Amino acid sequence: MTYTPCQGPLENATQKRVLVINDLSCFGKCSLIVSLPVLAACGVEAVPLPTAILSTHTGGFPSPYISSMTAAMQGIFAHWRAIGLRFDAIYSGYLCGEEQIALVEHIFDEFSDEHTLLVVDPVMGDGGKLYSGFDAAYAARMRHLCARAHIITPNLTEAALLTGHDAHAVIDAPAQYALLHDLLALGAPAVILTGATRPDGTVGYLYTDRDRTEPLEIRHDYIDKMLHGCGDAFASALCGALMQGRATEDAVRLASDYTLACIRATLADAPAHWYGLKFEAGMSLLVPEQR
Ligand code: PXL
Repeated sequence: MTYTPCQGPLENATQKRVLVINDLSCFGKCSLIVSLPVLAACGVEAVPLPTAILSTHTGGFPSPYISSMTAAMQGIFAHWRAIGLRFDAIYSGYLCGEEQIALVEHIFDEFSDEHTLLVVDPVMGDGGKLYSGFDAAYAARMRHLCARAHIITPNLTEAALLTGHDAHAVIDAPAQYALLHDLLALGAPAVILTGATRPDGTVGYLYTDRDRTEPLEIRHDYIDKMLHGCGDAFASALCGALMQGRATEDAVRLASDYTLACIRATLADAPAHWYGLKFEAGMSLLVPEQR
């Protein structure tokens, strides 16, 4: 049998295809390790573009091994361009430096048209602090990428870094609504703020877009524990739910239900499972109904 490269068109007639630009933290339950199975559970074809390979995520383990994949990303991008690959959505998460932000912008230019959903999770910090390896210049550059997206999903810390708010001062509803307003002003037409804690002991998701008069709020009891992977689980489920054809509000509800189910399962296994989210636990919620 002779091998024929690229034997036919690259469309997938029965599934949506999502490009996930994120790191591969081999141990620690975050980023691509979460996104790929979550999107598969949603019935979506997920195509990874690894931004870095790490032994673990950077939150909680001493001196993780990290290898940036910028050169590999450029080579993969060039090959995909040559074979004419197309995506229904592009979702970006943890990037390694400003050069990679520029590369993601090129990828948006090359692989998207008016039908392609662009989701940017501006991963760079939590708990009021930048993750190691990120700085204020990166945060400033990330604003430009956010302006290109249709939906952005920052947590409170990232939202504050993007807008110049003080993360420790955005504690009540008026301050968080003002933050949402400033996030929308960055340019993406829809914004989902995650990890919005309140003095009443709750934490929530706040979703707004240019057409809403009031944000959608989904709140639950605050969990006093840093769980890595929650943002990745939420953003991945959101992309999957949108690719299932759900309206954004419905997708936000499903993604938050899913993430919360995983958080509860993780806490049920505390303190043993401290290093990341049990993202497998809520997955049945995402699977389209079987006929
Ligand atoms: O889940 C966010 C995240 C993603 N990727 C890496 C991280 C973190 C959070 O610490 O370190 C490598």
